[in-house]
Amino acid sequence: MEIEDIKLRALEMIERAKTKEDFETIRIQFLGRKGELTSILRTLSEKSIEEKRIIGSKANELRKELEDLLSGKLSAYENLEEHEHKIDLSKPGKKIARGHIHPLSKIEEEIKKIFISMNFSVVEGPEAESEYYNFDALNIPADHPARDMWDTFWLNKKMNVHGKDTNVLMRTHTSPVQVRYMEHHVPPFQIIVPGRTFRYEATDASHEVNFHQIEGLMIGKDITFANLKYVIETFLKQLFPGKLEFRFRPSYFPFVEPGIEVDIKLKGKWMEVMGAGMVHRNVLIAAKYNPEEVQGFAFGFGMERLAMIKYGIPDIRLFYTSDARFTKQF
Ligand code: FA5
Repeated sequence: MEIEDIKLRALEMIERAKTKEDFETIRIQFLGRKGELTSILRTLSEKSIEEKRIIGSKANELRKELEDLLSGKLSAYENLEEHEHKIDLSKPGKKIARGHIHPLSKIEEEIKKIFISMNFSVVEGPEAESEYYNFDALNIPADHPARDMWDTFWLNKKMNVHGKDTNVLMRTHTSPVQVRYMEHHVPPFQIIVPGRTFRYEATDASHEVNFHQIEGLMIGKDITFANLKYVIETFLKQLFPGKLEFRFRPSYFPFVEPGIEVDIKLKGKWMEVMGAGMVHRNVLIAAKYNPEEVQGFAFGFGMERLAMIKYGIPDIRLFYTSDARFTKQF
Protein backbone atom coordinates (compact mmCIF):
# COMPACT_ATOMS: atom_id res chain seq x y z
CA MET A 1 0.00 0.00 0.00
CA GLU A 2 1.19 3.49 -0.79
CA ILE A 3 1.10 4.77 2.79
CA GLU A 4 3.13 1.80 4.04
CA ASP A 5 5.68 2.48 1.33
CA ILE A 6 5.89 6.15 2.29
CA LYS A 7 6.39 5.22 5.91
CA LEU A 8 9.24 2.82 5.16
CA ARG A 9 11.05 5.30 2.96
CA ALA A 10 10.53 8.21 5.36
CA LEU A 11 11.81 6.25 8.37
CA GLU A 12 14.83 5.05 6.46
CA MET A 13 15.69 8.59 5.37
CA ILE A 14 15.27 9.94 8.89
CA GLU A 15 17.58 7.21 10.11
CA ARG A 16 20.26 8.25 7.63
CA ALA A 17 19.83 12.04 8.07
CA LYS A 18 22.94 13.80 9.31
CA THR A 19 22.41 17.51 9.03
CA LYS A 20 19.68 19.98 9.79
CA GLU A 21 19.17 20.37 6.04
CA ASP A 22 18.58 16.59 5.69
CA PHE A 23 15.73 16.83 8.19
CA GLU A 24 14.24 19.79 6.36
CA THR A 25 14.42 17.96 3.01
CA ILE A 26 12.59 14.99 4.49
CA ARG A 27 9.94 17.24 5.97
CA ILE A 28 9.34 18.93 2.63
CA GLN A 29 9.37 15.66 0.70
CA PHE A 30 6.71 14.03 2.84
CA LEU A 31 4.90 16.66 4.84
CA GLY A 32 5.37 19.85 2.79
CA ARG A 33 2.51 21.47 0.84
CA LYS A 34 3.36 19.31 -2.16
CA GLY A 35 4.73 16.46 -0.12
CA GLU A 36 3.86 12.82 -0.74
CA LEU A 37 1.68 12.41 2.30
CA THR A 38 -0.03 15.75 1.81
CA SER A 39 -0.87 14.77 -1.78
CA ILE A 40 -2.56 11.61 -0.60
CA LEU A 41 -4.65 13.56 1.88
CA ARG A 42 -5.53 16.05 -0.88
CA THR A 43 -6.84 13.37 -3.19
CA LEU A 44 -9.08 11.86 -0.54
CA SER A 45 -12.11 13.76 -1.79
CA GLU A 46 -12.00 11.67 -4.97
CA LYS A 47 -12.18 8.43 -2.96
CA SER A 48 -15.15 6.40 -1.74
CA ILE A 49 -16.40 6.87 1.79
CA GLU A 50 -14.90 3.56 2.85
CA GLU A 51 -11.50 4.43 1.35
CA LYS A 52 -11.62 7.92 2.84
CA ARG A 53 -12.06 6.43 6.28
CA ILE A 54 -9.21 3.93 6.03
CA ILE A 55 -6.67 5.94 4.05
CA GLY A 56 -7.51 9.18 5.83
CA SER A 57 -6.93 7.85 9.30
CA LYS A 58 -3.75 5.98 8.29
CA ALA A 59 -2.30 9.01 6.50
CA ASN A 60 -3.11 11.30 9.42
CA GLU A 61 -1.56 8.81 11.80
CA LEU A 62 1.61 8.67 9.75
CA ARG A 63 1.75 12.44 9.41
CA LYS A 64 1.59 12.79 13.18
CA GLU A 65 4.24 10.10 13.64
CA LEU A 66 6.63 11.71 11.17
CA GLU A 67 6.10 15.18 12.57
CA ASP A 68 6.88 14.00 16.12
CA LEU A 69 9.88 12.02 15.00
CA LEU A 70 11.31 14.88 12.97
CA SER A 71 10.84 17.53 15.65
CA GLY A 72 12.31 15.19 18.29
CA LYS A 73 15.37 14.43 16.18
CA LEU A 74 15.79 18.04 15.21
CA SER A 75 15.80 19.35 18.78
CA ALA A 76 18.21 16.61 19.92
CA TYR A 77 20.42 17.55 17.02
CA GLU A 78 20.25 21.26 17.85
CA ASN A 79 21.23 20.56 21.47
CA LEU A 80 24.19 18.56 20.33
CA GLU A 81 25.20 21.22 17.85
CA GLU A 82 25.01 23.91 20.52
CA HIS A 83 27.31 21.90 22.79
CA GLU A 84 29.74 21.16 20.06
CA HIS A 85 30.06 24.85 19.40
CA LYS A 86 30.45 25.71 23.10
CA ILE A 87 33.18 23.25 24.04
CA ASP A 88 36.54 24.46 22.88
CA LEU A 89 39.02 21.93 24.15
CA SER A 90 41.94 24.16 23.31
CA LYS A 91 40.78 26.91 25.70
CA PRO A 92 42.44 27.23 29.11
CA GLY A 93 40.22 25.90 31.93
CA LYS A 94 38.13 28.15 34.13
CA LYS A 95 39.33 28.41 37.72
CA ILE A 96 36.55 27.63 40.16
CA ALA A 97 36.65 29.78 43.30
CA ARG A 98 37.06 27.72 46.47
CA GLY A 99 37.27 28.52 50.17
CA HIS A 100 40.71 28.78 51.73
CA ILE A 101 42.17 27.52 54.96
CA HIS A 102 43.24 30.40 57.18
CA PRO A 103 47.05 30.53 57.54
CA LEU A 104 46.74 30.17 61.31
CA SER A 105 44.73 26.96 61.01
CA LYS A 106 47.22 25.76 58.44
CA ILE A 107 50.29 26.36 60.58
CA GLU A 108 48.57 24.96 63.67
CA GLU A 109 47.95 21.68 61.87
CA GLU A 110 51.54 21.54 60.69
CA ILE A 111 52.94 22.31 64.15
CA LYS A 112 50.73 19.66 65.76
CA LYS A 113 51.92 17.09 63.22
CA ILE A 114 55.55 17.77 64.05
CA PHE A 115 55.05 17.46 67.81
CA ILE A 116 52.82 14.40 67.47
CA SER A 117 55.66 12.78 65.50
CA MET A 118 57.84 13.41 68.59
CA ASN A 119 55.23 11.66 70.75
CA PHE A 120 53.64 14.80 72.24
CA SER A 121 49.90 14.82 73.01
CA VAL A 122 47.68 17.80 72.25
CA VAL A 123 45.63 19.20 75.15
CA GLU A 124 43.59 22.34 75.71
CA GLY A 125 42.58 24.64 78.55
CA PRO A 126 40.09 27.44 79.25
CA GLU A 127 40.44 30.96 77.80
CA ALA A 128 38.76 32.61 80.80
CA GLU A 129 41.20 31.56 83.50
CA SER A 130 41.64 32.01 87.22
CA GLU A 131 44.31 34.35 88.54
CA TYR A 132 45.63 31.33 90.41
CA TYR A 133 46.58 29.29 87.31
CA ASN A 134 47.58 32.25 85.13
CA PHE A 135 49.87 33.79 87.79
CA ASP A 136 50.10 32.40 91.35
CA ALA A 137 50.73 28.75 90.53
CA LEU A 138 53.35 29.91 88.02
CA ASN A 139 55.43 31.46 90.77
CA ILE A 140 54.07 34.97 90.14
CA PRO A 141 52.36 36.12 93.39
CA ALA A 142 50.14 39.23 93.45
CA ASP A 143 52.90 41.68 94.38
CA HIS A 144 55.46 40.20 91.96
CA PRO A 145 56.83 42.82 89.55
CA ALA A 146 56.81 40.23 86.74
CA ARG A 147 53.00 40.56 86.56
CA ASP A 148 53.67 43.75 84.60
CA MET A 149 55.06 41.56 81.80
CA TRP A 150 51.48 40.59 81.04
CA ASP A 151 48.95 43.42 80.69
CA THR A 152 45.75 41.72 81.63
CA PHE A 153 42.04 41.84 80.81
CA TRP A 154 40.25 41.17 84.10
CA LEU A 155 36.70 39.82 84.14
CA ASN A 156 34.09 40.84 86.64
CA LYS A 157 33.74 37.28 87.97
CA LYS A 158 35.12 34.82 90.51
CA MET A 159 36.23 31.23 89.99
CA ASN A 160 36.55 28.67 92.73
CA VAL A 161 39.92 26.90 92.72
CA HIS A 162 40.81 24.39 95.42
CA GLY A 163 38.06 25.76 97.67
CA LYS A 164 39.07 29.43 97.27
CA ASP A 165 37.43 32.18 95.23
CA THR A 166 39.95 33.70 92.85
CA ASN A 167 39.72 36.52 90.30
CA VAL A 168 39.06 35.67 86.68
CA LEU A 169 40.96 37.01 83.67
CA MET A 170 41.43 36.30 79.98
CA ARG A 171 44.56 34.15 80.00
CA THR A 172 47.63 36.12 79.01
CA HIS A 173 49.50 32.98 77.95
CA THR A 174 48.95 29.22 77.60
CA SER A 175 51.24 28.47 80.57
CA PRO A 176 48.35 28.02 83.08
CA VAL A 177 47.48 24.77 81.28
CA GLN A 178 50.87 23.43 82.44
CA VAL A 179 49.66 23.44 86.06
CA ARG A 180 46.13 22.28 85.21
CA TYR A 181 47.58 19.27 83.39
CA MET A 182 50.19 18.43 86.03
CA GLU A 183 47.51 18.41 88.75
CA HIS A 184 45.80 15.47 87.07
CA HIS A 185 48.59 13.48 85.44
CA VAL A 186 51.50 11.41 86.57
CA PRO A 187 54.83 11.88 84.74
CA PRO A 188 56.44 11.02 82.42
CA PHE A 189 54.49 12.89 79.72
CA GLN A 190 54.96 15.45 77.00
CA ILE A 191 52.18 17.75 75.81
CA ILE A 192 51.55 20.77 73.63
CA VAL A 193 48.73 23.24 74.27
CA PRO A 194 47.54 25.36 71.37
CA GLY A 195 45.18 28.18 72.25
CA ARG A 196 44.01 31.76 72.20
CA THR A 197 45.64 34.32 74.47
CA PHE A 198 44.79 37.93 75.31
CA ARG A 199 46.80 40.97 76.30
CA TYR A 200 45.71 44.46 77.07
CA GLU A 201 48.39 46.16 74.99
CA ALA A 202 48.84 48.46 72.02
CA THR A 203 48.96 46.74 68.65
CA ASP A 204 51.72 47.10 66.09
CA ALA A 205 53.11 45.00 63.23
CA SER A 206 54.13 42.17 65.59
CA HIS A 207 51.76 42.63 68.57
CA GLU A 208 48.05 41.88 68.74
CA VAL A 209 45.57 42.08 71.60
CA ASN A 210 44.28 38.63 70.74
CA PHE A 211 46.81 36.13 69.47
CA HIS A 212 47.66 32.42 69.76
CA GLN A 213 50.32 30.54 71.59
CA ILE A 214 51.40 26.96 71.69
CA GLU A 215 52.71 25.81 75.02
CA GLY A 216 54.96 22.79 75.42
CA LEU A 217 55.64 20.79 78.57
CA MET A 218 57.76 17.70 79.09
CA ILE A 219 58.09 16.20 82.56
CA GLY A 220 59.89 13.06 83.61
CA LYS A 221 62.93 11.72 85.41
CA ASP A 222 66.24 13.32 84.41
CA ILE A 223 64.85 15.63 81.75
CA THR A 224 67.58 18.21 81.09
CA PHE A 225 68.22 21.41 79.20
CA ALA A 226 69.73 19.26 76.41
CA ASN A 227 66.30 17.67 75.85
CA LEU A 228 64.74 21.14 75.61
CA LYS A 229 67.31 22.28 73.07
CA TYR A 230 66.89 19.14 70.99
CA VAL A 231 63.08 19.36 70.87
CA ILE A 232 63.07 23.04 69.91
CA GLU A 233 65.78 22.62 67.30
CA THR A 234 64.05 19.60 65.76
CA PHE A 235 60.75 21.46 65.72
CA LEU A 236 62.14 24.61 64.07
CA LYS A 237 64.12 22.65 61.48
CA GLN A 238 61.00 20.72 60.47
CA LEU A 239 58.75 23.76 60.35
CA PHE A 240 61.29 25.73 58.33
CA PRO A 241 63.08 23.24 56.10
CA GLY A 242 66.27 24.57 54.53
CA LYS A 243 68.42 27.27 55.99
CA LEU A 244 67.11 28.92 59.12
CA GLU A 245 69.08 31.07 61.52
CA PHE A 246 67.93 30.98 65.11
CA ARG A 247 69.49 31.59 68.51
CA PHE A 248 68.90 30.79 72.17
CA ARG A 249 69.25 33.85 74.39
CA PRO A 250 69.21 33.91 78.20
CA SER A 251 66.00 35.43 79.54
CA TYR A 252 63.76 35.52 82.57
CA PHE A 253 60.34 34.04 83.32
CA PRO A 254 59.33 33.44 86.96
CA PHE A 255 58.13 29.89 86.18
CA VAL A 256 61.40 28.59 84.70
CA GLU A 257 65.00 28.46 85.83
CA PRO A 258 67.12 28.85 83.78
CA GLY A 259 65.01 30.72 81.23
CA ILE A 260 65.70 31.45 77.59
CA GLU A 261 64.15 33.10 74.59
CA VAL A 262 64.43 31.89 71.01
CA ASP A 263 64.87 34.37 68.16
CA ILE A 264 64.70 33.73 64.42
CA LYS A 265 66.63 35.90 61.97
CA LEU A 266 64.40 37.52 59.42
CA LYS A 267 65.73 39.95 56.78
CA GLY A 268 68.79 40.63 58.90
CA LYS A 269 66.77 41.26 62.09
CA TRP A 270 66.19 38.97 65.08
CA MET A 271 62.52 38.29 65.83
CA GLU A 272 61.56 36.84 69.20
CA VAL A 273 59.30 33.82 68.77
CA MET A 274 59.46 31.81 71.95
CA GLY A 275 60.09 31.76 75.68
CA ALA A 276 61.30 28.56 77.34
CA GLY A 277 63.26 27.04 80.19
CA MET A 278 63.46 24.35 82.85
CA VAL A 279 60.25 24.23 84.91
CA HIS A 280 60.83 26.09 88.20
CA ARG A 281 60.70 23.91 91.34
CA ASN A 282 57.98 26.14 92.81
CA VAL A 283 55.74 25.30 89.84
CA LEU A 284 56.39 21.57 90.34
CA ILE A 285 55.53 21.99 94.03
CA ALA A 286 52.31 23.92 93.17
CA ALA A 287 51.33 20.90 91.08
CA LYS A 288 52.12 18.59 94.06
CA TYR A 289 55.15 17.00 92.41
CA ASN A 290 58.41 16.30 94.18
CA PRO A 291 61.10 18.37 92.37
CA GLU A 292 63.75 15.94 93.60
CA GLU A 293 62.04 13.15 91.66
CA VAL A 294 60.84 14.76 88.43
CA GLN A 295 62.08 17.60 86.30
CA GLY A 296 61.12 19.06 82.98
CA PHE A 297 61.08 21.87 80.52
CA ALA A 298 58.42 24.18 79.15
CA PHE A 299 58.19 26.52 76.20
CA GLY A 300 55.62 28.87 74.74
CA PHE A 301 55.63 30.47 71.33
CA GLY A 302 53.44 32.81 69.33
CA MET A 303 51.70 31.09 66.43
CA GLU A 304 51.19 34.30 64.46
CA ARG A 305 54.91 35.08 64.66
CA LEU A 306 55.82 31.68 63.21
CA ALA A 307 53.15 31.99 60.49
CA MET A 308 54.50 35.45 59.61
CA ILE A 309 57.97 33.99 59.11
CA LYS A 310 56.80 30.91 57.24
CA TYR A 311 54.44 32.64 54.82
CA GLY A 312 56.14 36.06 54.61
CA ILE A 313 53.28 38.00 56.25
CA PRO A 314 54.55 41.49 57.08
CA ASP A 315 51.95 42.58 59.66
CA ILE A 316 50.25 40.54 62.40
CA ARG A 317 47.05 42.61 62.06
CA LEU A 318 46.42 41.07 58.62
CA PHE A 319 45.38 37.77 60.27
CA TYR A 320 42.18 39.30 61.63
CA THR A 321 41.05 41.56 58.79
CA SER A 322 38.70 38.93 57.30
CA ASP A 323 39.88 40.22 53.93
CA ALA A 324 39.43 37.45 51.36
CA ARG A 325 42.34 38.85 49.33
CA PHE A 326 44.56 37.87 52.28
CA THR A 327 43.21 34.36 52.91
CA LYS A 328 43.00 33.61 49.19
CA GLN A 329 46.78 33.48 49.04
CA PHE A 330 47.00 30.36 51.19
C1 FA5 B 1 55.10 33.93 77.63
O1 FA5 B 1 53.94 34.18 77.38
C2 FA5 B 1 55.52 32.70 78.39
N1 FA5 B 1 54.32 32.06 78.90
C3 FA5 B 1 56.31 31.77 77.48
C4 FA5 B 1 56.97 30.68 78.22
C5 FA5 B 1 56.34 29.44 78.34
C6 FA5 B 1 58.20 30.86 78.80
C7 FA5 B 1 56.96 28.40 79.03
C8 FA5 B 1 58.83 29.85 79.49
C9 FA5 B 1 58.20 28.63 79.58
P1 FA5 B 1 56.03 35.94 76.25
O2 FA5 B 1 55.22 36.97 76.87
O3 FA5 B 1 57.41 36.29 75.86
O4 FA5 B 1 56.15 34.67 77.17
O5 FA5 B 1 55.27 35.40 74.96
C10 FA5 B 1 55.69 34.25 74.27
C11 FA5 B 1 55.57 34.45 72.76
O6 FA5 B 1 54.24 34.84 72.42
C12 FA5 B 1 56.44 35.57 72.24
O7 FA5 B 1 57.73 35.10 71.98
C13 FA5 B 1 55.72 35.93 70.97
O8 FA5 B 1 56.03 35.01 69.95
C14 FA5 B 1 54.27 35.76 71.34
N2 FA5 B 1 53.66 37.02 71.74
C15 FA5 B 1 53.73 37.66 72.92
N3 FA5 B 1 52.99 38.77 72.93
C16 FA5 B 1 52.41 38.85 71.72
C17 FA5 B 1 51.50 39.78 71.10
N4 FA5 B 1 51.02 40.83 71.75
N5 FA5 B 1 51.12 39.55 69.84
C18 FA5 B 1 51.60 38.46 69.19
N6 FA5 B 1 52.42 37.56 69.70
C19 FA5 B 1 52.84 37.75 70.96
